[in-house]
Amino acid sequence: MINDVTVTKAISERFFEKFHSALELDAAIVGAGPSGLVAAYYLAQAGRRVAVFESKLSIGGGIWGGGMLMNEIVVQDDALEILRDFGISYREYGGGYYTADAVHTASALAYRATEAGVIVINACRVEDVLFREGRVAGVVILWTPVLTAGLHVDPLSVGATTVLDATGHAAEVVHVTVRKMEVELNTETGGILGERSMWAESGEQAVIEHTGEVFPGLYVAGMAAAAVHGGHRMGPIFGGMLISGKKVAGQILESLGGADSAATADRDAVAAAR
Ligand code: 48F
Repeated sequence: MINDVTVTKAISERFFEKFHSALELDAAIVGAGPSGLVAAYYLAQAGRRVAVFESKLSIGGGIWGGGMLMNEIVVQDDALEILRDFGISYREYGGGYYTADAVHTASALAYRATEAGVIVINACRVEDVLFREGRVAGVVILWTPVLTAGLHVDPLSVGATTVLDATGHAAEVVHVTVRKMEVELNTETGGILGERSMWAESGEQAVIEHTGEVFPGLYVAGMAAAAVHGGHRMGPIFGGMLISGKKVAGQILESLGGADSAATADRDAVAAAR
């Protein structure tokens, strides 16, 4: 016998358990594209408390559609180690290029990240940051449908030692921080340089090079790094996104003082008990 009210209780209780454990974070990741999911995975693997806030219902960002809706992606050889960490199957194309099925890639990133302990709150838009004592100290969130319906509803706040803008081309978190707090960024001009036209070779290098902290507590990875620092776009080649996600996880971990070994041991014990 199925009791409809029990279903409601189960969902709401379990959701709020998850939500409460996403309110005080080591890292708040904004955007569940490839760079955000990869960063979240490596941080969770190191025992850090990390949640990803994604404005869409689906996670995976720009992976699903491959190039112009042809659902394959290209990855260069220097990112293969990350594909292997996630158990993603790929095929050699030749000349240092590899291809992977876009649906398989997006699914594997989501699966491994959540398995590692990443909390994903989807259909939830980050619309502002918490700002304390000269640093970004968290994010301000609101359900996406509330925003699309134009309802006058106040948002809620999440505290985080570090915030990662992995919102892709829009670099939304950096934009709102600059607009509201008039901060100077760690960029060539101190401002947002804006993304430049397609040039994969240059764009891929720039994304990796510019991954990092742009303001105390605020990091950029993936296309957001290119958009903030004036890098070129690169289309459906994803090695740079993956490497950028792993790089920023290392930087954030270093700023947090390394892996949380107690939490890692807890997680391993839970995994062993499964
Ligand atoms: O765009 P996206 O996939 O970001 P990425 O990790 O990867 C870029 C590539 O997909 C592709 C490319 C590769 O060569 O150029 O574009 O840099 O994912 C960004 C995610 O952030 C979400 C958005 O819905 C998408 O899933 N997002 C954007 N703004 C917000 C947000 C916001 N304010 N709050 C929450 N999520």
